[in-house]
Amino acid sequence: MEVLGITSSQQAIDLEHKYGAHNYHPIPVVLHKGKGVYVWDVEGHKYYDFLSAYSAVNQGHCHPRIINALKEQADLLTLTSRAFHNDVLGLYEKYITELFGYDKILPMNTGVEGGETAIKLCRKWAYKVKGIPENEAIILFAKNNFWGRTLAAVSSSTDPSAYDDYGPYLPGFEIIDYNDIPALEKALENPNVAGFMVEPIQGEAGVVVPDEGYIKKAYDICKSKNVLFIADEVQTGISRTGKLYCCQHDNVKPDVLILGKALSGGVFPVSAALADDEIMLTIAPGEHGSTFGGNPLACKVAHAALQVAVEEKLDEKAEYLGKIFRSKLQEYSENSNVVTLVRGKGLLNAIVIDDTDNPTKARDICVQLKNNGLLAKPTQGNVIRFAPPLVITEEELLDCINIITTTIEKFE
Ligand code: IF1
Repeated sequence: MEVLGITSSQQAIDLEHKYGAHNYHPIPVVLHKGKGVYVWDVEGHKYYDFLSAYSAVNQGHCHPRIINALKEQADLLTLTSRAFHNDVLGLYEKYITELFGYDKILPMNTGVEGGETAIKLCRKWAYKVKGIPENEAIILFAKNNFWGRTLAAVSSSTDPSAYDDYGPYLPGFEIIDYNDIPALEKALENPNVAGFMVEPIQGEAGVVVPDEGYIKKAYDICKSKNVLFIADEVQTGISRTGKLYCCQHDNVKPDVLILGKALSGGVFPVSAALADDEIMLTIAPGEHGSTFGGNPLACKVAHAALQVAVEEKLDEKAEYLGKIFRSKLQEYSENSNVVTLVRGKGLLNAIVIDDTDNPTKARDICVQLKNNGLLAKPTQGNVIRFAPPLVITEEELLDCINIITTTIEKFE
């Protein structure tokens, strides 16, 4: 039976409920169109998007330059597999490695594949360069990390909802407290530690910003112990925190840099692991890859998405507008019984809600924000993340701050 178009939000929700896995519990809104900072639902209601698909739409929904790149390449050549060369990959690889300052890129598709690639590079480097005994390499992760949903990712997770009933788990991973230099120093007493993979700001943990200088100290300690510092910038990368990538706030160039999400502007699954030759060339032909990794369509889209971020100075915008956002929300929190904390960097921010009187308060606030024209989603129960596309104007941001504060006032 041909399924006609969707004519109501409820119809779409019902179809998803009946025919789709129940692995999500979305805010009840059904989106039909996106442009810049705005999205529209099936009934035509307009919203500010303050999630940006978890920082994948930094360049704004359907950015014309990125969409045109997609359309042009789609009519030419979409996929060759890596069994053959194509005339797009090398130009993209040159552009992105020069932009980020690395010898080479290993192109993948989803953020978690970028993380898996980084871990495989780290293990190869451990055995072939550092000389750790075979199958003894240890990789450190921070408590409350989130880098995806594969079995390796959940094997490093400290969140039961991420790993419960998915065992047995991948060995060779150890957990240390985030933002804790002595914990890292102690873990690095083990000569078999090959790498430390960490988010410079923990996204899913609730936009947890470490102490000033933590990333630099962690990097320096890793270097002193010949351990790879691996930065997961899938969510914090591509101008989101006010720099091209977040470790730049600490003047740190990670040994392996993982990118995803906004690498394509939210138009196509594109991820990458960047590293210099000593690490990157430990993987020889046939030892890693992916059908779609580095496909011409993805490369054209990512090339355009990076040019947009650079040419529209999205890092400077995020830095400037983020300061306005945090100071206005901080001002509000000083007289609030609901907002207990405001934190973030650039346009990756969050508020912590006092939900002692109502455990669903953060979600209730997000439902009211939706009714008032702004889409956001709670994380960790009582944290609301605010991450609009970086193309938002100051006027639009002030309008959103007004929506947020007037909505929360109703919960005071
Ligand atoms: C979902 C969370 C965010 C990430 C970091 C790697 C990945 C992610 C720092 C993997 C992905 C996504 C996954 C998505 C929702 C979203 C998310 F809520 F799940 F935790 F952003 F915080 N590193 N994060 O944040 O990238 O494989 O997904 O492309 O699973 O619903 P991916």
